[in-house]
Amino acid sequence: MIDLYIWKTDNGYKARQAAEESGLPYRVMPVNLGLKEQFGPEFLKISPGHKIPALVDPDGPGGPISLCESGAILKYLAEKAGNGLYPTDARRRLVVDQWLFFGSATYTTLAQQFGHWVVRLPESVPPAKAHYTAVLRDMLATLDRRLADHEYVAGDYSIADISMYPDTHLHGVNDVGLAEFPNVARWHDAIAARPAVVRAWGEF
Ligand SMILES: N[C@@H](CCC(=O)N[C@@H](CS)C(=O)NCC(=O)O)C(=O)O
Repeated sequence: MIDLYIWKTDNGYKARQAAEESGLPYRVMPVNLGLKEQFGPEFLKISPGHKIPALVDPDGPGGPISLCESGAILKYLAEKAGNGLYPTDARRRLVVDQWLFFGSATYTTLAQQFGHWVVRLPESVPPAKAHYTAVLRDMLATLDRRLADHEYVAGDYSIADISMYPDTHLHGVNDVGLAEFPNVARWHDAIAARPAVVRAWGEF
């Protein structure tokens, strides 16, 4: 049984979506960020940077394994499940890597800044608001261009899509709107309808 340490945030939903898609037995281990549970000494052994998501798998390759970083977790779950969401073909895998890294390193990192400065901060800081709104819109335009001639970002549905769905759902749909990004809207709605995704966004 895999223990999945998450909370109700973009990166938490990425990991839970990958776990649900994997079909592997797992259980949610909630880490309440509002209560600062991520700083607990036991959790810091798994995730030294006090970040969710993390996982512990007693049945890892060569023995028990713990992992943090959503990209590593998405790869691990898809490879272990062998469900095709991280392809084995070298060329297809490189394309997934490209968009997975974009998703983890650029898309979510900057979308989190949008969340901080535009959505959650009680004070208004107009230059930061304008900057991160422009950044988010630029990233949505990037995604829209890619999805104009690809059904999913790397061709077939993959962990790269999983890495970009939560922020598109949380900030693209809810805060900016997807009217100007029709390919993103089509892609978002197809992913939202997947049974694994519906389960992943359920309560815990
Ligand atoms: N690069 C990391 C980022 C993870 C991350 O930002 N986690 C946030 C929640 S979405 C967190 O745990 N924040 C709590 C903290 O920093 O104390 C990943 O992709 O997993």
